[in-house]
Amino acid sequence: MNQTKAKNSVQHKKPTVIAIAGASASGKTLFAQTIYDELLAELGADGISIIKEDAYYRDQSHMTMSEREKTNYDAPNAFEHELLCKQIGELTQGKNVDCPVYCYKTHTRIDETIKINSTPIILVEGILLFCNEELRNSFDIKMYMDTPLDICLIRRIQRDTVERGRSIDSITNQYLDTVRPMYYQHIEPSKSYADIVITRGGKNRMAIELLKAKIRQLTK
Ligand code: UZR
Ligand code: MG
Repeated sequence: MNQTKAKNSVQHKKPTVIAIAGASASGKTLFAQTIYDELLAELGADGISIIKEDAYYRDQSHMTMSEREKTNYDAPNAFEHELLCKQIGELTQGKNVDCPVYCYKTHTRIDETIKINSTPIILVEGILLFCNEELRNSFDIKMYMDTPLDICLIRRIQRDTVERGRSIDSITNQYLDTVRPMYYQHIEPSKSYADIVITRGGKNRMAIELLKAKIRQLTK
């Protein structure tokens, strides 16, 4: 079968939804983005897409900045999981969706959406994906990044000072107030729902190659 034919034939299959969960700064985004980037040439943009749970943080535009700063962003209720679940359902039915866009600086959604197309492979990554039963049931493959929490903290300090405009003080306060306790309360226990546990983080080459091989098999 030539490549064009192969691509056309997978269009008719129900998309496969692959979830990657784990602690903040455990390497979920890097893992998902690496799979995406390395398969893009083979599958094309109509073959694979990524959704980030972060994009579904609730809209808080009705709240003041100081109220927004008090939100617990590491608890399941911070996310509009109902919308994420609904949109994954639509994508698996072949419909395209308008995904919200969240701004970490203002702690709310911006006035724009991004179109996500229904593709044969849909990667979803986020901290609390396995905590909502309905959402959990919408995943065909569940992976969990089991990176030691001290490594996550170092990564979070490096990332949030550079990419999210945070001070060391605000990162350490957030870490002690919500990130660490919510990890033990919600994220770590959700590991038991995973089909596959990935050690070391987003650069685990064997885990990347194994998932790529599975995706190639699914899209053959
Ligand atoms: P990842 N987060 C913020 O710091 N500010 C927001 O407005 C929204 C979220 C953080 C959140 C969580 N927690 O740990 C992290 N806090 O973003 C999840 N405190 O994103 O999985 O990419 O680390
Ligand atoms: Mg991330």
